[in-house]
Amino acid sequence: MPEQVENSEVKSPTYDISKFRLKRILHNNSVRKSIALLGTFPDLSETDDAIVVFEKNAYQESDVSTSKESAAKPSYFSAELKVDTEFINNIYGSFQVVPSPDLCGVKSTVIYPATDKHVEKYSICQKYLIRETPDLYESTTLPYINLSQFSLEWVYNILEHKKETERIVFEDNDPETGFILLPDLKWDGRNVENLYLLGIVHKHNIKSLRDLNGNHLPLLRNMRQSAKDAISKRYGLNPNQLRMYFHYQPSFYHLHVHINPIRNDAPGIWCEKSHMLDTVISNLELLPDFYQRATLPFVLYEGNKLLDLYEEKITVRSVAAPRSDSKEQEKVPAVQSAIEGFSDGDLEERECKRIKLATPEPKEAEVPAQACA
Ligand code: M7G
Repeated sequence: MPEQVENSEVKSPTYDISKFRLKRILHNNSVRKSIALLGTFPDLSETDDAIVVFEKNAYQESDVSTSKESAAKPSYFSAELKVDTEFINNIYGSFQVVPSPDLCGVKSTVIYPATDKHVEKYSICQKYLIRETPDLYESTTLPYINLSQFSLEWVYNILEHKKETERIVFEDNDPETGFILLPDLKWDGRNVENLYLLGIVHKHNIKSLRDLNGNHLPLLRNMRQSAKDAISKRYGLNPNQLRMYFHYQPSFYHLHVHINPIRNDAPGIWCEKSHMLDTVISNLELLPDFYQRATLPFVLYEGNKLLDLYEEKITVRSVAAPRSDSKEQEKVPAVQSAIEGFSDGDLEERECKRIKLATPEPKEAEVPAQACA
């Protein structure tokens, strides 16, 4: 457990969420029941952008309890339930119900002031898969990361016990193998069903998976074991029901592991973004410089400047016509992939399918040899 430190948590924000003025909707995800909004807090500034993300909370089993023992807790099935009948047809009934205000909480995240990079991150747009060779990492991704990345201030605040101190679930303060385990910003903190924790390493200068080598195995093994033990102790979760993984590319370039229960489809668990901690450890056990030698795929969003830098080196947006020996086929011009706007989160899955279909193997001549490996 963390040592007692002075609590410097700021409980009241400088802004009043109710005074938010909407400029535009960045993303409306009907599957996740979340919406990301761009706007301002005019009371504070007409020009500084703010992002507000609302996400409806998952149900807790106690929310639907009808037992007398849990009568003290709010439940849907109480006199406070307002029921609006839509229709009743034979044995089927359809209603809109409004439960007690205690059950209507909405998890809200505010980023203020938000940068263009935050706006880009929360906007829904076309995505592309990049196969990043070690050469492409050195020549294109790394210089971009060094110049343009989100501030790590919030990470250092946690590691230095300046913020979120009360939220720390476990800490090992060894400078080489230690880490802090605490709830991710995305977790509503109410429901273990959708538990989402982060393990942030104390060691600096491990930007991402790419920097990991065999020397980091003690750190990774310690995170795996100690986080599982701490979660089992605090939340009663079976360690074999936990998903522990890294994102590549991450948004924040200070190594951290994401942890959530495998039965919950947490945001960002897609195969094109996640690398299981177990697999990473195994790869490094087999080959200590695996991540310096591997081609690592990752996703880039339309609007990200790194995408333009990649476009200068390899073909990303425009896709070549299918290869064929026939002369007739060779004349077919490259087709421009459609860039469409999306307003509905349902489309995320469809969009992934479209990317798979719209991104055939690039011609060998168009990419460095290793890029197609
Ligand atoms: P990532 O893989 O770098 O980026 O993960 P992405 O998953 O957002 O693409 C960073 C993780 O840190 C995310 O899961 C965020 O929700 C979480 N996070 C971000 N911020 C700014 C904070 C914060 O201030 N506190 C906590 N506890 N988590 C944060």
